[in-house]
Amino acid sequence: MKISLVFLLLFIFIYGRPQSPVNPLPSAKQLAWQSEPFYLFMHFGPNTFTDLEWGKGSEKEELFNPTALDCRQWCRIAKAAGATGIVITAKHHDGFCLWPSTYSKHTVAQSKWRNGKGDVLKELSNACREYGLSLGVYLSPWDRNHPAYGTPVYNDVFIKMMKEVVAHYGPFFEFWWDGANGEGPNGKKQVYDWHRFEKTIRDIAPNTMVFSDIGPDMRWVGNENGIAGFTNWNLLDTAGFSRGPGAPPNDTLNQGNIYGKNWIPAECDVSIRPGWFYHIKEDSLVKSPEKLFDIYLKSVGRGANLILNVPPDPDGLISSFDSVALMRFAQLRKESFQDLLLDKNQSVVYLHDKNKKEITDGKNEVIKLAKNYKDEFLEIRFNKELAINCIRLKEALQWGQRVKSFVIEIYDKDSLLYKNTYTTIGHQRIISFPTRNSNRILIRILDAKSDPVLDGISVYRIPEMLVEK
Ligand code: FUL
Repeated sequence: MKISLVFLLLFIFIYGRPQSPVNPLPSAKQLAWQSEPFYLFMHFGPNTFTDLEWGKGSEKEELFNPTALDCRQWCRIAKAAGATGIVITAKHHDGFCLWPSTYSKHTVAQSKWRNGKGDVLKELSNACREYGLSLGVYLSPWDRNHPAYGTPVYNDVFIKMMKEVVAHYGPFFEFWWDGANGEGPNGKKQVYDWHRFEKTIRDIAPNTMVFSDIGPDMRWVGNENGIAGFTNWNLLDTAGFSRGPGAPPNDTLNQGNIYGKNWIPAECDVSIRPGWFYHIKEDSLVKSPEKLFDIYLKSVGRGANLILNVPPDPDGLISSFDSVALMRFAQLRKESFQDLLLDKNQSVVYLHDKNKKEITDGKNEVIKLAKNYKDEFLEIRFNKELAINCIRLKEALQWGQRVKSFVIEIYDKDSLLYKNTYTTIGHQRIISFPTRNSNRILIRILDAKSDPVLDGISVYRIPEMLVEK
């Protein structure tokens, strides 16, 4: 026997059968980004002071004057909310730059704020570092102020701005390109040089995840309500599509393409308020903690990332209406996601192979099913009946997204109390159902692209009012 064969057999004996990947696969950068699926968005700029959502670009710079601005307060709140980063509108469609850009005359440097010496990006990048948060920027290509907008020169300006923010405030975990493309001050629309934009960002920030409607690294989810498709593939076909009006239909962005050629996972963007920017009249309309939890189930719980917008107010602070809702939302997640399987005296997970033999105790570990997975099933047994209403499954995405559908059956002894069929799993799938007293759960993969590889199972009892409707 050849020595390499001996090693292979030894490897299989120790680590189990190696799984063959199902393409396309995520990059290491995408896997890392998907493993921290909740962070904040902050829309901040002249609109915060004018009560607009889309500034005209003609606003006077002196309007921008957040006298009590404190990025450490933003970070404290983000951290306490369980978010892992903040993405800020460094430049929104009105063109105002939250940093003193060399390439614009419509920036914090021309404002009254701190006598033109303030720099929001600098302050935020320092605060993020202090609090262990990742920083991302939104840089709108649409610019309603820049005199060069609508001419080829503006593409150079945009590239210079990208380089400037990366050099001074990077590295960024995420870079946001909005798809909006309207008229500039001279009434002309810009023809964006996406090819150069993409090449530039790849050269200067290869580890940054780049967002746009169609990627390259993650995609828009097709709505601004924070809701991913019930079926959600991390795959997307982009050939023949472009950003903005030329993007794939919203329901394609929402669900992905089952056999898509590229790994481009979805990011769900939603605001804690009706608008993206702060408006005092919306203080009473901040989403409730329960609503935020529901959004979490429909985004993160469907395998997508959630970017939740929490806009600072004209003082430069996050208002207590928003922070109170965020704290309670964090508490609801903490209370809810207490894994009942972690108590080894209470439960055991079995993988029944084709002989229906109990072969493994598989809690929170990689569970490889066989090619003939249809003959296998997972069983969770509780020593005594437990009230349960929520299950989380994860797929080990480094082998590709495989599962097309699965069924969950909840039993008490031999009586079937609940049964439902679901589609994709992806990074994670959180399902919830009316509470049942159960001593046994069966999970069967009904259809998959190849032998499924799960990355842990959790079972929870969440407050009844939080069960997904
Ligand atoms: C949209 C923008 O037009 C909104 O103002 C907001 O920034 C949202 C996140 O993206 O395309």
